[in-house]
Amino acid sequence: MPKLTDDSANERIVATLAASLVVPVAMTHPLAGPDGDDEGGNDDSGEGQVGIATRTRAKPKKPSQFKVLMLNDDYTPMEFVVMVLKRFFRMDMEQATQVMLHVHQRGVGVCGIYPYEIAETKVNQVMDFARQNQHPLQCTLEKA
Ligand code: TYC
Repeated sequence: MPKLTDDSANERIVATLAASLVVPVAMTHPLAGPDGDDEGGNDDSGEGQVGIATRTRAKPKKPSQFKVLMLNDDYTPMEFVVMVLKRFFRMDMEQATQVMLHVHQRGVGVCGIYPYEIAETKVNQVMDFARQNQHPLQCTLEKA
């Protein structure tokens, strides 16, 4: 069983989550009244200060979600698409067959919905695997 996310993908996910916790003061100004905020003492005067002022976001934004879409084509074997759906999207035989047939008949279908970094990793894994096997299978992202 292959690992679904490698260590560098996990590091990028952690970096993204950490970044979302710190926001420039200017962006949050409506909430940043004199100590009505979450960490206090950030008075916006900037006297003698250099750099970007930041404070901790009171309510961390949950990472936005992305659909991973599979596209139909005339050449990729149905069995290969089923294998991809089982391998990278953890579907069982029945679910993978259903999704593959949906894509075959309708042109596009949803493989799963994930935070951006994970969705992007899955698209890359599918595209690499298809290329290695010389199939034109295409996979893409769409904001959920
Ligand atoms: N249309 C392909 C065929 O007839 C099967 C297929 C299904 C290809 C889904 C891609 O995403 C796909 N062999």
